[in-house]
Amino acid sequence: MLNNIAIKKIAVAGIAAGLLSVQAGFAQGKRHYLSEPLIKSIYTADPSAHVFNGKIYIYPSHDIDAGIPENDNGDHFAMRDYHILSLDRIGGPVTDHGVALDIKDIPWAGRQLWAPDAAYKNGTYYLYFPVKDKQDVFRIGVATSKNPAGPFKAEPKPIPGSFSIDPAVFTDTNGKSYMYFGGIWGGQLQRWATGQYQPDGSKTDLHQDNAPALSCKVAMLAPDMKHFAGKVRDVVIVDEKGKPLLGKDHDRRFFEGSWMHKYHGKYYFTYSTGDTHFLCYAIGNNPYGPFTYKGVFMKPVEGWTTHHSIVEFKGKWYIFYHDTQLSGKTHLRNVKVTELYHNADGSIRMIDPFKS
Ligand code: FUB
Repeated sequence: MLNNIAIKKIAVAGIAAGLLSVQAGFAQGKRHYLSEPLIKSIYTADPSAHVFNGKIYIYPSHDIDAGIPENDNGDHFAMRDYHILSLDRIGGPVTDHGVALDIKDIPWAGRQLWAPDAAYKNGTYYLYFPVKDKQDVFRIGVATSKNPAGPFKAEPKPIPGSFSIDPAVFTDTNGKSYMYFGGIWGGQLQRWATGQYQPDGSKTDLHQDNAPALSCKVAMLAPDMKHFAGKVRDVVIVDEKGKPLLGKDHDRRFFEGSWMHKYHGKYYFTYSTGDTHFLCYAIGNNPYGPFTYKGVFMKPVEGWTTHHSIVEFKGKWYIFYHDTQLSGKTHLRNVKVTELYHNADGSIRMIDPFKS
């Protein structure tokens, strides 16, 4: 997410360039969206998809235009509630289950409900969400329900030891669950670089070109799914020589929007590179990594942010993602889905969000 004027200029230029190229493409009759918005009645983003009870449930952000001008901290992403979507089959009708959790019902919340995720264990569904607390520090909360579509009831306090944004919960085949989380720049991850919160610390990851890039975080969840069971660890992404990616490596380093899926016994850590707008993947042998960088698997979508989830459904793999097709505005996004393919060698086939 954007965080300072310089970055905003880059972002605006990027958005402008992206939109211009899309428009130019349309003008020449060459470019078309690969897939259509899943729902048009509300704006939705950051889709975390799961299969529960034989259906697909999508846990997205609910984008609104709160009338807040775009500024250094991403204040215009001022979401106030969550709506959960479901569908019985890919291509079938999408149900909007209405408000599942409202910010007014989260006792510790200040503002900005960003990208959520969900998990299931022993008859209970867990909704994990990042929101700024009353001191304007992003924390991660949890809410529970007996129904995958909610409504959810929030715990009175954030998950102890949690910080930053974009929780993604992965449950391994042995039943153990892990939360991946973090996002740099507006997601505040850089403020925790020392292990303590530094409100006046570096505003971005810039100017640390030759240091290892800031890492996404991972923690095992306790059996109650409401606490971290172990320490918070770095999700280290290494290059083909085993060296951690560097801060200057904006085309490959982690920015936000992580996800984990397991395929043929390997752990695929996928994420957004933020300011360079790629979705990349890195493969490891266990949920903690390290993960070896393997490449880009999705080219930039229309809009500044790019955020996804990957899920297997009825023998096929799908990626849920968003763009700004409906509004043309950075903060009013729409979720989409398309099929994702693993090649025979374990690599992921490149996805172009536009087709020629
Ligand atoms: O929706 C708000 C933020 O935008 C998310 O937390 C990021 O991943 C980006 O998509």
